[in-house]
Amino acid sequence: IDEAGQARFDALIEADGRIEPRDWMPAAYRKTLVRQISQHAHSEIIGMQPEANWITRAPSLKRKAILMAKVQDEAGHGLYLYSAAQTLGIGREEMTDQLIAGRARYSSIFNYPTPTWADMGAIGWLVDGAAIANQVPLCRASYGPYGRAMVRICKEESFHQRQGFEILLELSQGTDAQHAMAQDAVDRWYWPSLMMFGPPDDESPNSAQSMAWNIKRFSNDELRQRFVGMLVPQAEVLGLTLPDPNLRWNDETQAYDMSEIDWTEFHEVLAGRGPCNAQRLQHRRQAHDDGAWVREAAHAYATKQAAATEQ
Ligand code: FAQ
Repeated sequence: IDEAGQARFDALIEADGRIEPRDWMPAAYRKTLVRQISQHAHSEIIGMQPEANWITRAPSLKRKAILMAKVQDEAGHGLYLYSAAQTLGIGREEMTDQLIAGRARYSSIFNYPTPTWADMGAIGWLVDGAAIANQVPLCRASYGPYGRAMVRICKEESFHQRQGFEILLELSQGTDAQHAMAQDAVDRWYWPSLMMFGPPDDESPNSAQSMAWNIKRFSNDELRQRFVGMLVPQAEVLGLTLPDPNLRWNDETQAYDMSEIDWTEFHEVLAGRGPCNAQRLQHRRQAHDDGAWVREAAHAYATKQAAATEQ
């Protein structure tokens, strides 16, 4: 153990400072960051699929252009995050191999299907909304490259959340059938979006250490509560109902009372048995295989360039 390095690291964390790639850091800190950042990157990449499902069927040219831009943003987020993880010493290929072999985690939320156009609204409003609630505090994460990547990502997520809200608002104020489609999408995405924040605090093995290292700033349950508090007034504006009959403000606890989350469903999805897990991985593998020629060409070009500069 590098005692001087450890002392400097401890002092930086204590002063709420930033750890940079060349600084000494404890192996467990590095490992936790690789775990969280790589699963976050994989989420962005797998997260392109549910919405990509509607690009060819968007109801207007304008909606199609917006949706394409949003899905491309998610690819960009994945790339910043893979780059941030690479500064910790793990290679892009290794992370990709872990993902396509089914050995890596990515967010549970992307294992649900998108059967209707209203799902594009519900994903933007609820999924991007949850992502913002979770990620704004990560802008202050102690690891520099991760925190800095989060700043730009959060700005883009805010636009995504607004566009989702606007899709739902238009549907909600449309015909009865459109209103019903918006409500159905909210009914299906509400609970899975609450699960995005992770297991309850007393079953979250990583939280305490991640908070001590200033990676996480709030616990899973704190962020979940904050998110529900954001949703309630917005649902009123939308004219849509959040599907929890027990949801109400509790003056005594100064928090929302809510029904118990179905943690069995969460664990099933994490174990690979969600509605779309197999399909998502299969699609990712296929895309990876189809892109092999691009990697080969890039490699051949890089080899040629290297040979040329050596001469
Ligand atoms: N899904 O001890 P904790 C987006 C795992 S947003 C799957 O509480 P931690 C934007 C967890 O990894 C989505 N696994 O863990 C977008 C751990 O397992 P491990 C991505 C989950 O790390 C929008 C175990 O359970 N956002 O992509 C989930 O302290 C629209 C125990 O949990 C992020 O990744 C889950 N929901 O807290 C894109 C944010 N929850 O690793 C496209 C960054 C927990 O020990 C379209 N990540 N697990 O094997 C985080 O903030 C944290 O990692 C948490 C989990 C809060 C997710």
